[in-house]
Parts: sequence; C-alpha cells; structure tokens
Amino acid sequence: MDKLIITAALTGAEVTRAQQPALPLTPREIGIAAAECAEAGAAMVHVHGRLADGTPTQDREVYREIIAEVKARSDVIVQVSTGGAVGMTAAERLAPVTLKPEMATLSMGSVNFGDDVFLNAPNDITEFARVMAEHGVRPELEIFDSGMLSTALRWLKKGLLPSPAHFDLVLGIPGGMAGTPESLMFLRAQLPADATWTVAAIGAAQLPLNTLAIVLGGHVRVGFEDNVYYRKGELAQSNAQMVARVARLARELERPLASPDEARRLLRL
Ligand code: KMH
Ligand code: ZN
Repeated sequence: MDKLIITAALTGAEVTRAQQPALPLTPREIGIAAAECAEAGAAMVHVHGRLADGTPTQDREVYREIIAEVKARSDVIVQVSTGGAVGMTAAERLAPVTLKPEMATLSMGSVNFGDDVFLNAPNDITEFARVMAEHGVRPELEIFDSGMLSTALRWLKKGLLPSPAHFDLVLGIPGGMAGTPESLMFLRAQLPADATWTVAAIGAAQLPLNTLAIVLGGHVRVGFEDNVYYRKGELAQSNAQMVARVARLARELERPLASPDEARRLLRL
C-alpha cells in the first residue's frame, strides 16, 4: 500500500466564523493553518479564497497571497479550488489556475448542494480541464455523485483528462451521495486500476470514512471545509487537530504518512 496522503481542506466557501471561530480566512491565517497542518502530518492543503469579511472569492490576487503565505511556512502541496462558491461564473472560478499552482480541483458534474445547485456543465468541465493542462496544473477530479464518476470515466476514455487520474470522492453533501461505507465501496469499485483516490466526507461521516480509506489504500481529506466538529457537540480547535487525529489513526493502522515530496511522486506532480 502507498503511504497515506493527508489533505487539509482549511476554509471552504460555506463555513462561517460564527459556525467555527477558528476558521482561517485571510491569506496569512491560511498560511499559518497550513503550516500547523503540515507539522501534524498533512502533505497537501486545499484552499479557498475569502475577502476580509468572509465572502468567498476566486480573485487571483487573493490566491496569489494565499499560495505565498503557505509556501513561506511549509512545503505542502497547494491545491486551489475551482469550485469556488455556488453561483460564481466558470471564468471567475478558473482564475487561480493561471497562477500555475501544483493542483486544482475539477468538479465532474452538476449536483444539488443544500438548497442550491452547483453547476458544472459538460462544456465547462472540458474547458477547465483544457486550461489546467495548458498551465501544467494537475486536476483532482471531484466526485459528489455516481453520475460524476461516469462522466470522469468517459472523459478519461476520450483523452480529455490526464491519466492516471486522481479522484476525490466527496460523500455526504446534501444532494450528493450519502456519507456511507456503501457509497464509498460502490464508487471505488469503478475507479481505474491505476487511479489514486482520496475521501472527503461531510460532518460526522468524516472520521469513519477516513478510517475506511486508510484501510482500503485510499487517501484522506479532513478540515473545516467538510466538518467543523471534533466529535458530536464539540467544535474542533483547529484544522491541525483533525489532521493530528487522522495521522494517529494511520499510525495505529500501520499506514505510514507521505511527506509532501512523497505525495508529489504518488500524485505524479
Ligand atoms: N464550494 C462548493 C460549491 C471545490 O473546492 O472544488 C464547491 C467546492 C468544490 O468547494
Ligand atoms: Zn473546496
């Protein structure tokens, strides 16, 4: 089994300071949180831009600052979001890719997202993939529902995505697939044999599905974007606290952690 890559999804676009007082929002706060997570065992951070008042933004300059603040403090892989927030245009969402980060997310279809719709039309997916290839950015294919995996497999067959592919199975979004072991096993069974994959699960599903991924040979994502609680009724103190727990679990399960450079090799960056 490969070493375990822990990704910390530090901020997201939806969580507020009212929901999680330790949420990092400014580039400097994100840089500090990334360094704490790296220290605790993360090899990668997934980042979203926010304005000072917490409003989500895909502004290129905000992402430039985030990347600089992270890189000033640690060697973790920086993966930018191209999902941004519901309602943003495709062009807006693509802006951070032109900074040539090591990785970016690429959502493989549309899905209901709580009371909203997260739109990813086929033409936009193709365009996102093309722009990422043009800038040498490795996509992480975001799968919220099984139709999105079918699309990814079709795009791979057509040569529209880099192969071997790297997937993020995002389970438990209200509107997407449930955060259950059955969902994970169903998706995993369809992945190409040479693919790498990670699991991001929402809320209380995060810990059990992370544990399952460790055992199955997948990788894991933790962090406030997906879950603000350490356990039922108790807010987590920091993103790093979540990373530290999953790192402890991995050690107990005899799955060594990948350093950022080892993760770069595993993910073919
Ligand atoms: N905020 C969600 C609508 C990503 O980062 O690529 C989309 C999202 C996915 O967070
Ligand atoms: Zn995200």
